[in-house]
Amino acid sequence: MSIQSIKEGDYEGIRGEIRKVLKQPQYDDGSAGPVFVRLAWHASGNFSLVEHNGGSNGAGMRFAPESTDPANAGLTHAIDFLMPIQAANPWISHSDLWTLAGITAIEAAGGPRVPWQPGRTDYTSAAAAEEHRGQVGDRLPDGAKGADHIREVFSRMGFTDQEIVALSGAHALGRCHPDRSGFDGPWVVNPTRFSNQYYKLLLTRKWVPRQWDGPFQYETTVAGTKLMMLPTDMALIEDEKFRPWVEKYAKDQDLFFKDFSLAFGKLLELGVDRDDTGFAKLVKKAAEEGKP
Ligand code: DDH
Repeated sequence: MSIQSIKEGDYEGIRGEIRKVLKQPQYDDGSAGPVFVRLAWHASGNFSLVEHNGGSNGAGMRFAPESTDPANAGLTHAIDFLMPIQAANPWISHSDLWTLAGITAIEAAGGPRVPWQPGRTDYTSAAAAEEHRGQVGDRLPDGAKGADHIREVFSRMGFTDQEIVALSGAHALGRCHPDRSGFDGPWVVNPTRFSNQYYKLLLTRKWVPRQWDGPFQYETTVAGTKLMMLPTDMALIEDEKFRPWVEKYAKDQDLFFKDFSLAFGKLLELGVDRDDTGFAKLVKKAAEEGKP
């Protein structure tokens, strides 16, 4: 696999380079795709509508405290897989590359094309990240919790119940790692294929608490493969407002793809304030902007 230098501004070319690094035979299920998707989501998911800080702009996860946040454990794998592309193409910001890698991975896994725009700017140092960004820690969801927690976390970003359920379908990809989150296993049988399997399995399988020393999680076995659900995943079928969306997406994969694409595209744009030229300046701490 040889990574090329792509002409500045040729993002389709960069997608081609990202596709080259997706295949990682020695890693997990043979693909870097799922961890790319999680990188794009965690880079964006600490946005706050009220404080107007956080989000993908800046690529703050290259610096502490975001880099050492236990919620981001394991995402260095994704950052490292993308490093050769950044090295050969220093014109692309890390923040653009990480978000583009997430959506390229989804499409390559058979999922929808997600709307995406370049223009994000990187912080140049930990001090710059701190100065512009303020406190954005402890904002990502905790898998051990329930529906109220999920709603609180995602309404902070500006998402509705429907969008929350659509975004959660990303758990068709990848797996939990005991050395990262403490949880263990994939949600679906083929965790490198983007589909609506997650919703189907939630509704049709008998999920039982796993008997083990690790954190509380659910399990079932499908065709000899042990699958898992987090308490937050189960909350989507237990909550009466979330559940109808799980049922809709389980029945209609096209609808899921359409809604997922819009919601994921919106996620990657949170806090990215572009000017007329498409360039996204770095957002100052809310306090400095004279927040009421
Ligand atoms: Fe997730 N997720 N996620 N997730 N997520 C984990 C893995 C992956 C929660 C917890 C976990 C989203 C929402 C939630 C992906 C995408 C998305 C892991 C396992 C935990 C724990 C980490 C590890 O051990 O490596 C919780 C809680 C929520 C919630 O909403 C309440 C969303 C919205 C997305 C998205 O992309 C839109 C992906 C992909 C993975 C698999 C990563 C991998 O390395 O494989």
